[in-house]
Amino acid sequence: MLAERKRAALRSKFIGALLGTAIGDALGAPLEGWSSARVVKVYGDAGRLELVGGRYTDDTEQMIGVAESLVRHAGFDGADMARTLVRNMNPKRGYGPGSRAAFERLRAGARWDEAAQGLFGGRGSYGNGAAMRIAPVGLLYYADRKKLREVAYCSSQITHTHELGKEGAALQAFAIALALRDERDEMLSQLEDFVQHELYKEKLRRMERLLRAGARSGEIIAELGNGMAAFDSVPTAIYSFLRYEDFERSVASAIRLGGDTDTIGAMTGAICGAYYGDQAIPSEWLARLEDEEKGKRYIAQLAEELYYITTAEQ
Ligand code: R7I
Ligand code: MG
Ligand code: MG
Repeated sequence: MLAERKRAALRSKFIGALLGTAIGDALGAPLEGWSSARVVKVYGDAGRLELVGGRYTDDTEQMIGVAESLVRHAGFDGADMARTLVRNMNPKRGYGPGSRAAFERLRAGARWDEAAQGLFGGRGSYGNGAAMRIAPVGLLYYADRKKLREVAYCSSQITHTHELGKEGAALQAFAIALALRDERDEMLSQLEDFVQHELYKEKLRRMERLLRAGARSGEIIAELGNGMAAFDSVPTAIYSFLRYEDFERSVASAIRLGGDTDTIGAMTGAICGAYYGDQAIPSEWLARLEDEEKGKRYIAQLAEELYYITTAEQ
């Protein structure tokens, strides 16, 4: 009986992480690039944020591609994942310039692990595009941090070859895994132990201080960032999860920080969904999320398939 309850909870966390990505993304989408002051002026500094359009952006579209490919191969296949991301790409969903360039090169025949290498002066992108789509990797490998890191890096390689872009994706994936495992109290120390770059370690240490102080948004933005670089957004999402005790407050406060709102919203939503499960997502938000060809029902289905692969292997 207990085992059954545990399984149901785990399943709900898988669904929560993927739907949480889409919800945070769709909530933040109309405000991407706004300053925090503008968001607060238009939407207020507390209370419910309204989900206006219900359409998700490139963050969720790519997360779906990552999940589809992992499900299809019951694991990582670089060529297939790259093909899937390219096939799914709808430019109207607002892709980052580096990712767009990588997809063009892939379309022209470049290898999946080489297409993005020459971008941004040769070191590749450190944008948050690999981290924002990483939730399925965090779910599938939640019990194996070595494999989780490996697949986080490889899946990033398709568009983001800069080590800070890859590390941001691995950090976000591990935060999702820890949330899934209910390791919230140990999250910061575990992440510090896991992450390999001083820049991220420093941000995690700042996070501890900001959490203790109950920092205001100006300070959070100055210390952690709210931009499109992975190191200016992944820590901010993790912080937003740890700061509050419920899905809605964490995601809404992440978006009120302004900047890369859809992406910080998506990443906060993924961690919160992995911790609280899909039932914690406000039903008004869920009701408004798009449900067309690859909408909310499809996303929930992908999460269930990932859940079955993960549990079948144990
Ligand atoms: O990372 P990416 O896919 O962008 C994701 C963002 C999210 O906010 C989505 O919602 C969507 O709107 O786009 O695309 P990239 O172009 O690889 O990276 C995003 C931005 O980060 C770039 O346009 C640059 O401004 C910056 N950036 C860099 N700047 C200098 N040097 C990324 N890498 C570098 C770099 O190496
Ligand atoms: Mg986006
Ligand atoms: Mg964005």
